Amino acid sequence: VSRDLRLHLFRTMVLIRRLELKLEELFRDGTLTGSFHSSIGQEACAAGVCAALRPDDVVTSTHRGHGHAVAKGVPLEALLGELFGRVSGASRARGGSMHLHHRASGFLGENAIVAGNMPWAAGAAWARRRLSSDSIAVCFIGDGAAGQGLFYETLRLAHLWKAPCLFVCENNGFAHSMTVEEAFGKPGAIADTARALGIEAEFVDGRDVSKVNETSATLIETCRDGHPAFLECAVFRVRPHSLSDPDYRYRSREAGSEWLEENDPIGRLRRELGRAWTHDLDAIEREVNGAIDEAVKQARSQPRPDPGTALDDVYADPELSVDG
Ligand SMILES: Cc1ncc(C[n+]2csc(CCOP(=O)(O)OP(=O)(O)O)c2C)c(N)n1
Repeated sequence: VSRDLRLHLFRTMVLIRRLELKLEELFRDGTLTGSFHSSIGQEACAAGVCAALRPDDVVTSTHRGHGHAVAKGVPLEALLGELFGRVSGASRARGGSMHLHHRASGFLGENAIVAGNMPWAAGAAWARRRLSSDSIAVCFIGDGAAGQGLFYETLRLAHLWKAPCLFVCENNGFAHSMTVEEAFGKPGAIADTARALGIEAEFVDGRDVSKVNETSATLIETCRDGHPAFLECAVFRVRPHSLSDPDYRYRSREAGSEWLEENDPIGRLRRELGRAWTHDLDAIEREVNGAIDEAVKQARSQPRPDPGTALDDVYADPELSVDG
């Protein structure tokens, strides 16, 4: 892994972490309303996979998708504008936290229906194949998606129709309060299921950003050769399911913070790189903090959309091409 790639992986993870921390602050003080699903602890998965993609590849995501959006290159201004409900938002204030879309970055969007983004991604991948493009689609899902009928239908059809789609399952231990062990068994069991459906599948330690990057790069080659592939990443849901989730009812109050203290993917990369990198990594952290503060300021300064435009952009323009 080159020096530039390591710095890029570090920066993406720090950007996701700092963004999620800033959002927590803004929701807690009432500046932002509604709820959000934090991806703290899962940064290595978004960063590692997206760093192996090309700009013309596309990504779909879930209700827990800020990290995927940032890693695919959605500008902070568009993301924060959306959360602040401003005209500068990625979905022009129609989407919010769970419905970010940014076609210019190849971010086809989040979907709050568990597994609902799977046919989106497989369809986008299949369209690419039909148009003889070697770009691919990536579909981020949680472990809960494997409990949905869509999971099996989509994987089977993607296999039969050779859709160049990489499905990335972030196994964070829980589907809300249901533990993965109870629903599916040991980590790796979901990758086994995909394999049983005929799909090349790997299972990796989602705390190790270099490993995630390396493994996804190999699977992406499989996709570019015209097949679907599947990656299960073992991560952990550090925060409650959402801001309003009483998680102490089904796990200890300290479960998340204890895990983070011992397993933090950002801390792991820092330790792995060693003291010689400290200066560069500290500079990245400062730059990222500045970029987030600047984007928050910019979002606050933007106007809210005119209520009269509420129905604009509700229906897709049939003239859109797969890349447009
Ligand atoms: C089809 C459907 N069923 C139920 C829900 C309610 N729901 C929202 S998130 C969630 C848990 C999802 O767990 P997982 O897929 O593992 O993702 P995670 O939240 O752990 O990232 C549930 C049950 C939903 N949004 N969609």
